[in-house]
Amino acid sequence: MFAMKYFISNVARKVYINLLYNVKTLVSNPEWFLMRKISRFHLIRDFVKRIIIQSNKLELLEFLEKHKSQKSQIFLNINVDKIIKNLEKEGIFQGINLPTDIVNNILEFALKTNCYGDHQYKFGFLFNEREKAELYYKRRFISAKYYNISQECQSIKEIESDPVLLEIAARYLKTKPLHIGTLMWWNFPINSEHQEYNKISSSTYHYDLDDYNSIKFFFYLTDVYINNGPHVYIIGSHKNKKILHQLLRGRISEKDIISYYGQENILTICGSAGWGFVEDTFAVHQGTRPISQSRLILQLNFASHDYNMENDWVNPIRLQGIFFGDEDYPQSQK
Ligand SMILES: O=C(O)CCC(=O)C(=O)O
Ligand SMILES: [Fe+2]
Repeated sequence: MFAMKYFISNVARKVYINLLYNVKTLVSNPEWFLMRKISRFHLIRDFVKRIIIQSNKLELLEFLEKHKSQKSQIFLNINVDKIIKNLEKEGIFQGINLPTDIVNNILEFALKTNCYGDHQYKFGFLFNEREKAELYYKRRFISAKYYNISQECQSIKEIESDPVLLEIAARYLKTKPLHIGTLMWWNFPINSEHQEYNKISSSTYHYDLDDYNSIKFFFYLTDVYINNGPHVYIIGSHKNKKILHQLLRGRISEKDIISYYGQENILTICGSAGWGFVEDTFAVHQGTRPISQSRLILQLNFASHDYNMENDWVNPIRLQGIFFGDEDYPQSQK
């Protein structure tokens, strides 16, 4: 009886929270709310996409013309035609790598800048002080995110406006690409039974709804092998999903993925620091859990429309952190 009551009150609580969230987003960003509800259906998505592409033809031509003469300082010897072909067929292309000096610059920035545990503004700490920070905050962190990174790191800013990335985005989206956000975060190795894990990490199969037409570039900033949380991508799922998965977007089980797409279409992406790939994240994908070492990853997000929901800008006043320095006496930071 008690268990039944507990179950019902738990379900009621979840429904209530969900409803509240829906009302809040409907009021604050109705366009985004609608897109999230309908862009999951391939038929609707393709239809809206076609309209967007048609009405942006001139803008795209102007954009490509303007960028034709610009040369990338970062990505050399990149065959954009091949990338677009692969993106269209499989939804992904690997091997757009960052040079070592850029990786080192970003790593240096990441190590001297606060990251925020479990994406909460009040849990700032330096990566190298994670263990002390966990004792101080009395909790274990699964991941930690950086904020305002392109304002603070010149190398990241340069990647955001790189002509090769912009050309890939423009030609895949078939519209003028809008840079809608850059994110950088750590995934820490942790016991997989940790209950909070799935809430905060993307560590179960899912697909993203950032726009009707969007694309993401990912760059590993630490070596990522099978035990360090590789990204996993389901080849071809950007064009084809089970009706049930379109309907109940939710989280998709591995068993379902294997039986629907086949083991041969599950792509596990391993690579050393700097390894880069671009993908249509409307396909099913996940970031797996690191088992041995932490993973640092950078992500750039481009789309046809910016709903202002994907960026990492936060008023620095809201960010709070803890700093231990050489001593074990923590100092709060504002
Ligand atoms: O952590 C990862 O590799 C995946 C992240 C993800 O799902 C996303 O950025 O959309
Ligand atoms: Fe995702």
